[in-house]
Amino acid sequence: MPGSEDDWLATDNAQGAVGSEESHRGAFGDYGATSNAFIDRSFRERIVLVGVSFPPHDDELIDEHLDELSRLIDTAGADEVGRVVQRRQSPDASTYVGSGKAQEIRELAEAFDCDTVVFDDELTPAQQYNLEKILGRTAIDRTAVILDIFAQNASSLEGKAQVELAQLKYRLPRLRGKGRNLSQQGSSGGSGTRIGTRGPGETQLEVDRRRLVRRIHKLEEQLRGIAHVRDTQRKARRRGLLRNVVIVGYTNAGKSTLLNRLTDSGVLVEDRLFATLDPTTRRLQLPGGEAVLLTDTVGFVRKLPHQLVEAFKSTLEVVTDADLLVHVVDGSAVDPQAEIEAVRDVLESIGATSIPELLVFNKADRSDEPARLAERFTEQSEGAVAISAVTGDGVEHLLATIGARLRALVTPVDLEIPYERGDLIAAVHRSGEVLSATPGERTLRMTARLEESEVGRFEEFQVTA
Ligand SMILES: Nc1nc2c(ncn2[C@@H]2O[C@H](COP(=O)(O)OP(=O)(O)OP(=O)(O)O)[C@@H](O)[C@H]2O)c(=O)[nH]1
Ligand SMILES: [Mg+2]
Repeated sequence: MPGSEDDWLATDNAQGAVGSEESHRGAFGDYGATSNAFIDRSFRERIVLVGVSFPPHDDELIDEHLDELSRLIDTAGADEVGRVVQRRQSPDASTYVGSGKAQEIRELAEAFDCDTVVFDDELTPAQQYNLEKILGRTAIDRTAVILDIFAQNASSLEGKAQVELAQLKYRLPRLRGKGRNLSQQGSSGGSGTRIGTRGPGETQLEVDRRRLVRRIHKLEEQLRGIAHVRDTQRKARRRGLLRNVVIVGYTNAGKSTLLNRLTDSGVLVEDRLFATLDPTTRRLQLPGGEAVLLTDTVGFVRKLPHQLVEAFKSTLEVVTDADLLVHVVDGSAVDPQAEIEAVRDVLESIGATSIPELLVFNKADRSDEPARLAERFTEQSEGAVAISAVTGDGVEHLLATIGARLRALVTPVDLEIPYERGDLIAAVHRSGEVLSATPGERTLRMTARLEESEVGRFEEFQVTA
């Protein structure tokens, strides 16, 4: 593995957090301290949320999104003290909400003594810069909040590197967004510049950018190294011929709880968002006797930052490599359908849409809704299951369904095996699933599902149906 641990943990704190104005307590932007985080956790920041509704206006939806943003902020270690919703035809190019509204938000922020204003959609670097000027405090977006939570929760070297990479990619264009401001500061020589790093005539902005780009390249290289190790391990597993069943789903749906319930893994389960960042794989024995590999993965969310999806590419390869996706849905959530769609959007963006998916509506102990949803989806598609990962209700049925779905993935072959090859007939029974067996004069005609790796063994007896 490339790099020492120290190497991994060393972060250039000067990135992005370049301002030294101490007029407010927020952690990011011109008003920020020198931390790498977007939200300061040395105290609980007071935050005003801003949502903008575009046509067709759906107030309930905006509220739902802001409720979720509020949970994200709470998970990141801050408190919502107020929220603003605005209707617009389209975003304002320079301030997102329009400068009049921004002025109102400033007054509200002052009334609430708020540290930071968080916007529910991604702001362009220019919008962010302009808003901070008008608001007189840190302005960040949902993406920054999610990046912050990931940064807090990352524990493995790979997870930390992936999150840092995503953060830097988010910061890079934002450095440029504040360019003029920065180059003026350049000659003052402050904010974290290492002695001797600035060439003649180079502005502070150029130095910062160069360091950031260098760090991005280094992280990418380190991640490639880890991905290579992971790839080798995966190939070894493939040789073990075990099928890969991968648990995916919205954050907090109960994915880790399910893995623990099925395999006694002791994976961290928490009522907070993005508790899991690193995949955990365990062997699972299905009731039919076959063993599979079951993997728990990072949760998805609406508007998951593309920087994160890119940075987690190698972690997410476990998803694109799956034989079956077990898509866990919190059936007791306000809008499970929207969460399913958000997950499917991410699956699409990583190229995993062709992998068979089994919908599992979880938290059936909380309400009847998961059972109702499972029924409704079963009518529409290939079947869905309702479970409670906490009580274990429905889990047996889930396992049987996983087994059946995996078997259905293998196309049956037709074989004619002479009776004197009783050893082979027994082998078909042992290593596959016999769908039918019809005695002929000298041969036994069988239709069976065989593991791909086994098909070759019986090739000379294969017939076309
Ligand atoms: N009532 C109830 N709560 C559940 C059930 N399954 C999970 N939970 C709770 O839901 C919360 C999230 O569970 P996790 O297993 O951590 O969810 P996750 O999908 O792994 O979440 P992330 O890793 O954060 O994406 C925890 O508080 C669990 O106790 C269930 O069947 N019933
Ligand atoms: Mg989890």
